Amino acid sequence: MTCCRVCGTKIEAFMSFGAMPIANGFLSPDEIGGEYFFELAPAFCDGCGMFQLIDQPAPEKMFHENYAFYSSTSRHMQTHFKDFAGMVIQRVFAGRTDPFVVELGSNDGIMLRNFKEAGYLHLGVEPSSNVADVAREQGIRTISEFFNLELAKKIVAEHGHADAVLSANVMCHIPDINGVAAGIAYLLKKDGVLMFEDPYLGSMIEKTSYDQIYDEHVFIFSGTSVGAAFGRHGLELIDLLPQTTHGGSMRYVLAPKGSHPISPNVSMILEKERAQGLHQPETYAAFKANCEQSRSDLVGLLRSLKEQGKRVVGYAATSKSTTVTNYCGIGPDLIEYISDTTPIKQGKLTPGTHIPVKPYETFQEKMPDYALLFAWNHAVEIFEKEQIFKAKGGKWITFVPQVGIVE
Ligand code: JHZ
Ligand code: SAH
Ligand code: ZN
Repeated sequence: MTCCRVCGTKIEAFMSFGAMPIANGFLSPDEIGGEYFFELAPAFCDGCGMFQLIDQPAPEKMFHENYAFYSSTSRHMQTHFKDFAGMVIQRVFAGRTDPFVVELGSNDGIMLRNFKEAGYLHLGVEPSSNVADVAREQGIRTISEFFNLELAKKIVAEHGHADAVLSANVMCHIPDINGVAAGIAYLLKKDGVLMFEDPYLGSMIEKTSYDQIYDEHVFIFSGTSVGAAFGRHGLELIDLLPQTTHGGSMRYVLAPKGSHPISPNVSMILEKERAQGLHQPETYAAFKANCEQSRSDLVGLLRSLKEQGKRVVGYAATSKSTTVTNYCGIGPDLIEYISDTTPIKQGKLTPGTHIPVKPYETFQEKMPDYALLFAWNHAVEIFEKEQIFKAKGGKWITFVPQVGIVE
């Protein structure tokens, strides 16, 4: 029997995406045969509303000294985190002396860089030491450890309590959410603020963006489930701020109960979630059917292009693409290569499906007829950058919210 990671209620998978490798487990040809697989199967908890994976590989299998995702690869995300930091400085730091900010999963320093440059006391907690090194080289104070209650106690002993605890695309990665919430409640000052953002369940259901489901994302949050999970540890939602990043995210603002006024956004969004049916099993049955439709549409399109002798490549070897290629059974027979700007991924093969990952220059030199946009969440930035591809007659394929050729 599997139990909800938050409240202990019995949970069961409503579908399975099958055997999956580590989403960022890019491998070299001599590593074929030694890949780790687990069953990627999501469930919804009726007790507390938390959407979660039945099984997740151990954190150390995903986050280590060779972690393949470097946050600063997107220009747009750099601007986004500059704005996020600006909001914290304005909304939380105003009127405080020497405010102290802690960021969980600070990666290469994409957000903390802004606090460092403005001269604020800061600390990054980043277990993947290769990406943490990039931040440290820029003078951003970072420790390479997994955040939990024990580490929170160490941080407080050394640096004192925090005015703000932040994270982006990290909270939904940590399986022991009760340990993390207890750690944050301990770390924060009595009037401190917790702000974090992650891909939003409401957007994933609306767009059938099932590729948000992969090993790292052990949870897909909603306002309802976050309110319940952190409420167990004395923290309450004081604001909910929808974001357009990563295909639809939510920024959750929480604080010790009773310490801050509550924005009307909170009840408004919680009501919207009920109206969308995020608490109902039928919603997940429909999502499953939509995933199956998306898979057959995408495979059908790629096969027909192949039959017409067209050259199709993938654009951006994202974590999300591991779910798409493995669930749909898309290998080098249908996609010649995937181009990606991250050096650590180049020259490797995609996890499970073994499509070669090539440097971005390969895409520029040998432009294909069609490019399957795996980084659909960065479409605005990428379309702007790739005007030559379009001008040469190249076409984009997308699969969110529907499979099709972008006109
Ligand atoms: P991108 C990762 O997801 C993993 P991924 C993680 N679990 C998460 O939640 C989010 O990030 C935050 C390439 N690229 O951002 C670079 C280009 O090649 O959608 C990267 O390899 N050209 C923490 O991996 C990849 O895309 C470009 O122009 O799904 C990043 O993909 C751009 C913009 C990106 O995240
Ligand atoms: N905030 C960045 C990075 C997201 S990548 C952004 O939005 O782009 C997710 C990061 O969380 C990884 O770098 C990973 O090493 C880190 N992480 C995973 N588990 C963690 C934990 N328990 N505590 C702190 N960071 C963690
Ligand atoms: Zn639960």
